[in-house]
Amino acid sequence: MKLLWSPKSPFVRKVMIVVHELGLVEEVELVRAVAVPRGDPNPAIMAENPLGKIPTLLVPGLPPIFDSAVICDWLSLATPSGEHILPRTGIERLTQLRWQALGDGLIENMLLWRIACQAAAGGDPQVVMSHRAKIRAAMALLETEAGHLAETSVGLGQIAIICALGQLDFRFADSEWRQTHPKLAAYEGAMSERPSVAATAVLNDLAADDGPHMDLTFRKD
Ligand SMILES: N[C@@H](CCC(=O)N[C@@H](CS)C(=O)NCC(=O)O)C(=O)O
Repeated sequence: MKLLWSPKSPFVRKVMIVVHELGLVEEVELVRAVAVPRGDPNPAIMAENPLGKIPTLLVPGLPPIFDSAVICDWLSLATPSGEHILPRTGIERLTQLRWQALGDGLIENMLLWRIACQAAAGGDPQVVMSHRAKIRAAMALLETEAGHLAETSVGLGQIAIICALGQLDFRFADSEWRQTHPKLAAYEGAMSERPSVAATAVLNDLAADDGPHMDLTFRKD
């Protein structure tokens, strides 16, 4: 299998954590692909995925697989012991899919905020306000669910949330979210020691891509 990949994409990281958890590292060839949300899309990605996004997984005999949720679902189904990543039925499945939606949605808000800031200096204040409010609300919900996250066997949902928190640290290094979300911070600290999570830490390998500063603080108002 080949994965159109970048070391700093949170959605790629989600797939990579699943790859590690399922013991598939040796089966997946990583192909560096630079996804560009503005301007001409990368033709190498477009040749496989008309949405121009990574991750995209190429498996011989199958059409290109996207997006990250579908890739993770497929990997867990295709691996005999994969059910723990995404349970097949019941409330366990709903729990993981809901947390995945929360983690992915958080990441989407951060990415869209960044795109808005790149388009206009500082971004449209209304758009920035909307993203900031949604990120703060999602983080508040995660703080209330930190105990449930910790008690539940690690699956796709917690993996998506860890990727969202990693993105928060990567793009909003001065947000100080740990101070206002202590239960979530403790959970994140424990999860960060998991080998699959430690092995996939986000890496900015293209310094020119540092981008705009975005102000997200979690001070108690
Ligand atoms: N819903 C998609 C989102 C993937 C995504 O937005 N990837 C970013 C990189 S982190 C990308 O490829 N952006 C390029 C673009 O939006 O054109 C998934 O879960 O895979």
